Amino acid sequence: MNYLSICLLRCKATEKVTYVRFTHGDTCPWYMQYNLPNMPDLLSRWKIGLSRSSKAVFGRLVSLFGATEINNQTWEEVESLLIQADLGLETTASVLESLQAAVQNQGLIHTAELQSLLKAELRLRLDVPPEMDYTSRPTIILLVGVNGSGKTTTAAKLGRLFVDSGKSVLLVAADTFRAAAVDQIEVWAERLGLPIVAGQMGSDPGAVVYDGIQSAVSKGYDVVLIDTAGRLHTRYNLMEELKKVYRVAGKALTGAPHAVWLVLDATTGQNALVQARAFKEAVSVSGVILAKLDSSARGGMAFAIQRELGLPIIYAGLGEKAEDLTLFDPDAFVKGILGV
Ligand SMILES: Nc1nc2c(ncn2[C@@H]2O[C@H](COP(=O)(O)OP(=O)(O)O)[C@@H](O)[C@H]2O)c(=O)[nH]1
Ligand SMILES: [Mg+2]
Repeated sequence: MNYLSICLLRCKATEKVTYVRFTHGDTCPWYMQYNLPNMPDLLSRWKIGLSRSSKAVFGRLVSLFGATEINNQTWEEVESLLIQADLGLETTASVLESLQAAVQNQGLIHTAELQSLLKAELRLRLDVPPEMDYTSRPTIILLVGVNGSGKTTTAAKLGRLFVDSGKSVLLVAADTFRAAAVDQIEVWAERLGLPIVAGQMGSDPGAVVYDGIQSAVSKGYDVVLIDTAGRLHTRYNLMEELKKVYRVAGKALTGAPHAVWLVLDATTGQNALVQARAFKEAVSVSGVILAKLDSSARGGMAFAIQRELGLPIIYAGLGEKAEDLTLFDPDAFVKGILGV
């Protein structure tokens, strides 16, 4: 039984609980997010969020699986659709190989039989997000990524999730390049009632991070979310500065940052992989947050992220509102992109 199903069973069983605790001592962000959700609500949320992906390519795959017999053309079409869906060449080849082997071993003839096989093969290639260790108090989380990928919005959404699960959160606005960037996160902080440490525009982001962490240590916050300036992964100086921010966090608190989450814009498809490699090398990224899945027809990149980068996808952004961030749920994701 995975993380999600434990939570949902408990929520259904007990009408008005305020939160659900798991044996490992963490609270369940799903419950908080949906306010006593039930399974259909949650699945339809993923389905709606992923409707662009399902309509664009994956849906065409499903409609390909009709009553006809499997032949060479079927395989060509499946291959071309998987590539168009941004699964990446490696993942496409491995899915295709497994499907063909299963068809042969099980003696399948009709394309209709491919749908459930494909669903299972896709699901196999995605992991449930690993449990995050929040034992360090504060737990420092650094959000990195290119400009416009969704870092600031995600910082706010995460703040809301953590607070709802009973943790105290401090936001640190270390994007000091643009005044508008500090304003943006301050607006979120006010809206969500979250405390914030922000630097002046043009000030040293490292210094802001140092102050923020010190303040969180002295005030006893549970989680510090550090929003950083977007940078092109190809710009040497900016990447060096990000490394400095990373090192400064470690100086302010031994062991920090405890997590580095790369926020990727799901609409950028395979280009996001190139970015991810560069960030992974610079600041040992520990996981990915896939933002804007709702605006993307390229949900297939999730598979390439796992296979080619070996990074877990931890959260998914399914909209612009504070509540539109959910733990990555591979089952709901696969059903959502296939539109089934
Ligand atoms: N549809 C959608 N829009 C998002 C999502 N996350 C962020 N955005 C939008 O993407 C734009 C850039 O986000 P921002 O957080 O400022 O990116 P940053 O430059 O990385 O900090 C904003 O207009 C956000 O509202 C998401 O999950 N879905
Ligand atoms: Mg920003």
